[in-house]
Amino acid sequence: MTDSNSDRTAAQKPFRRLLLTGAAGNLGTQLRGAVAAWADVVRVTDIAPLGEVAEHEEASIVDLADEAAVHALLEDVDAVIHLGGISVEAPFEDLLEANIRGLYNLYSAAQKQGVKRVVYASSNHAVGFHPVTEVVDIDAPLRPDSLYGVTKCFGESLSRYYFDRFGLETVCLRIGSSFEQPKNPRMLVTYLSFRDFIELVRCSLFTNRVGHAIVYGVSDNRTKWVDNTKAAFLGFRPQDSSVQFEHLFPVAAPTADLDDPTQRFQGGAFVLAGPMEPKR
Ligand code: NAI
Ligand code: 15L
Repeated sequence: MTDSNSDRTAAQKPFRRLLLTGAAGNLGTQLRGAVAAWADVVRVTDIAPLGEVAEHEEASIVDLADEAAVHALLEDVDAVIHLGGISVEAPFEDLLEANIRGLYNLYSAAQKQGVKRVVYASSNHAVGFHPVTEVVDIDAPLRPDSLYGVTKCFGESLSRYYFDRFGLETVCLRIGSSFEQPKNPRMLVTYLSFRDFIELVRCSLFTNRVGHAIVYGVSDNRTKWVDNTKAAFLGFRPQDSSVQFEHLFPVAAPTADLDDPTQRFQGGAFVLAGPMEPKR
């Protein structure tokens, strides 16, 4: 629990009000149920329709690029789980609005409103140009594999600045592939189950004094390209593994074709995806 909430009584939920961005998306939908136990009020937001709104939820349709709307969104918020934004490679102009301007709006408003902590959905694509023959830890050099990955590096740097300058804490989650199940052989390595994702967010929200932290979001898969040893203080212990899905990709050769960039680098197909032309 963050310091600002440590005076809440045992009968109360740990947070008064949490903000969940990207609440209509793949991971936001998964988190909405779990977050209910963590806060009296969960402010859910997205640019897309949010579906049925529960009693403990406040729903708000907001474009993250809209500065005034984002500042209003952050009012009376204790902590933020930031999943909103473009989640794949896209034309630069689109990424600029959602992932760069949107993120700046969020941090600027969070700082102004005295928010104590943000859990930020970064991505494995911040380091996707590391080869699959390497195991990267949280101090590995940034090697974005796409403009999308570059926006995640921006998010990691912006959050670092807001911690060093203002003490606003962030845990950057370098999420692997969090879906119902892996969609290709690469995702057997990068798979993060929904249950492990929720636990990772819980650890990131409730561990005391995280400062500015980075952690990889992967389940306990048989093969790993990432090493969370230096993030052990977060207490994240994945319960699941992609082993149960290995039968889906029986031809997944143990040796990658290193002449194929999509197999040679950890980011897979993202390494060839961009830059993309704007849609006319
Ligand atoms: P998603 O694409 O399903 O959800 C993102 C949500 O953000 C969508 O509901 C979308 O409407 C919303 N959004 C997009 N632009 C917006 C804007 N300008 N203003 C407000 N909302 C906007 O993605 P998913 O899978 O739920 O991922 C959540 C976050 O985690 C994303 O930031 C993604 O980059 C990150 N991530 C996800 C991974 C995964 O495997 N699911 C892997 C690595 C990172
Ligand atoms: C991501 O960052 C994306 O948001 C998600 O859609 C997947 O493509 C994932 O990475 C991945 O690397 O599999």
